[in-house]
Amino acid sequence: MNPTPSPHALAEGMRRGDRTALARAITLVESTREADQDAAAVLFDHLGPPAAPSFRLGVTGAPGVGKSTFIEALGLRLCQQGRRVAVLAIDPSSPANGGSLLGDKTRMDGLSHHPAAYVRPSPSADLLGGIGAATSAAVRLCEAAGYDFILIETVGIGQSERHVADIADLVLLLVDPGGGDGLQAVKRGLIEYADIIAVTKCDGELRTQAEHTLAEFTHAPSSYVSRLPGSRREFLPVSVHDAALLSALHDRVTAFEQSALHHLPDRRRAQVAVEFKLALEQAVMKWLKGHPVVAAHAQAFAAQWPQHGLPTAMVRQTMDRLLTATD
Ligand SMILES: Nc1nc2c(ncn2[C@@H]2O[C@H](COP(=O)(O)OP(=O)(O)OP(=O)(O)O)[C@@H](O)[C@H]2O)c(=O)[nH]1
Ligand SMILES: [Mg+2]
Repeated sequence: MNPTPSPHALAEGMRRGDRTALARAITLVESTREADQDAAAVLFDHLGPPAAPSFRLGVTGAPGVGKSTFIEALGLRLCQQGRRVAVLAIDPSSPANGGSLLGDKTRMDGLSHHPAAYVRPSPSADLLGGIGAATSAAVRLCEAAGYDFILIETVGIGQSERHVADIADLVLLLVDPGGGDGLQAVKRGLIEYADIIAVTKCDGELRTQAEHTLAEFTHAPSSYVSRLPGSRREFLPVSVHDAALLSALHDRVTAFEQSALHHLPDRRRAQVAVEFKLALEQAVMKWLKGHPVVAAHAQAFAAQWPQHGLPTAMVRQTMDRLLTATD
């Protein structure tokens, strides 16, 4: 690949609607190299505040529940309405092979080729759960490039729901018609982070099952309250093969977007505060993992075998050493 253009050239390219410039800018913010991070910081200076605000929808759910297929369907509808749609599909990197679990299965062919859309499968680097500071920065880059509706697809594992709720304006949790993963989600408290919960694949042979699962949710004893003031968490059926169901869900998203408009500045400030904390966590973890004192103490703890207590005392010593180290 050609060397990355200067931050100034990237900013110019992004303003012109050049997707390659946007892709390269996102690669810069995802890079952990210091030189790239510096270039990304200069890029943001060149970009300045966004010309128009974007709405950010997080779509989460278990693998295979239908997130990408739904995003493709909703994204195309949004494009038809004149929106410019960006999709960041966070692909949990497999630690075993350094590659991705999902590979090219993004299932967004129509949207990827649409002139008003941009689809970006992003590796989630080494953060379990997938959403990191880079995701939040990538969202801001898409906004700066003129995309006014940004979808973030993330697999519902680990901490991703919590983080996607931190960086999105609205979180849609998709649940399998079989209901198993939905009930798991309730148990694990994941549902707390969702504003709308939709049971997918409500069509054909799966329709009855999907309706049954939806009823279970709707009649669940606790009253789920959405984080948007004055609105309740909603439960809906959806199918990409059913225009009426798709329309109904699309309408709910639009209604949420309208009602969220006047909270947007506060939310944006909270979102960049989260981005800062995530970046700090990543930097601190990187520093700790590479620190010789940490490695030495971990080895010393392991060497106590077979007489192991809790690592707490050793960790305290490690912290003391790190905090008093003068070099
Ligand atoms: N019948 C039916 N099948 C669907 C629907 N939506 C998705 N599917 C199918 O479900 C399977 C998984 O869809 P994906 O969109 O790739 O699911 P995903 O949640 O993005 O999966 P990962 O990205 O792997 O986590 C595919 O075979 C889709 O064709 C739907 O509304 N109805
Ligand atoms: Mg997918």
